[in-house]
Amino acid sequence: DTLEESMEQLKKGLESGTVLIQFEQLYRKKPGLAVTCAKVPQNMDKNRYKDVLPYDATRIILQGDEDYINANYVNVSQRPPYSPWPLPHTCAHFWQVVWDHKLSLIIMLTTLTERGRTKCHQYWPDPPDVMEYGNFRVRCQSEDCTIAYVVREMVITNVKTEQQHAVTHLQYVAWPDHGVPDDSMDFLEFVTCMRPKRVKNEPVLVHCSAGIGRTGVLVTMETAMCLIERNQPVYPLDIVRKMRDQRAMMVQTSSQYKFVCEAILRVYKEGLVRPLDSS
Ligand code: PTR
Ligand code: PTR
Repeated sequence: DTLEESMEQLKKGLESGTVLIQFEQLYRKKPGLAVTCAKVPQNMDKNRYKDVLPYDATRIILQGDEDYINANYVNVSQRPPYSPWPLPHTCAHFWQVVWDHKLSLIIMLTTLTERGRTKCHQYWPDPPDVMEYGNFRVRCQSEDCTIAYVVREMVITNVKTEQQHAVTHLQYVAWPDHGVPDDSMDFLEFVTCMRPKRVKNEPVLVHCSAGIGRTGVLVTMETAMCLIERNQPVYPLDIVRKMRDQRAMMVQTSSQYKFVCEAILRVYKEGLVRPLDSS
């Protein structure tokens, strides 16, 4: 199929409702994949939600003695690689992931609290403060807010070696868990702001609260945009299946799936992302 044909199929499937039926029939966890590391006693309290655990096969292994974090490598398209690493529950472990992979972009899709409940611990200092998390000293140098998102520039220092590493932190603040963003245009603006900040071929750390619902939507959107640019057909359900083979339950609700399918069609129809010349 061509890109255009796949978009036509998606449009018809949304109108008839088959797109959502197929989504609801897809497995939430890939059968046969074990989650034993997540369940050993010393790791249980490192999981924010007992029902959201990482597969052993794709889990991120930290360098050092304590190697567990509730996060997975997720690579959906051949190029560029895309790796959401959600749920920083223990700050030092979170910064260890950033350090181990020398990441230059962190995407956060949750606020710290929602309806009075903690959704994520604040793992960075307010500017201009400096905070230490295990082996890492973190300085937040700047913080710029728009209505829907915040852009922060941070520098991490490894306290053992005094080596430094800079990272951009993008936080979307208009998206409650289990829901969809308030406005697809705000969301697309956020994704558009994020894309040029990605360093080619470098993984990106993406997290929300559980690291499945909102993270899944963002990765689906970004993957679809890459396919449109490459003039390749987009099948959102295939993207979700590939993600769920690497982290269970990615894209949590039917309304999130519907939202992202509609946003993909919008991007295509309005030419917000176009096929790049393949010269
Ligand atoms: N698990 C149920 C659902 O998915 O809708 C209900 C639920 C809703 C559970 C919100 C937890 C929720 O988050 P918190 O209790 O942390 O606000
Ligand atoms: N036990 C929680 C529930 O089912 O509600 C786990 C959970 C929490 C699942 C938040 C998804 C959540 O949303 P997100 O992945 O977007 O943070």
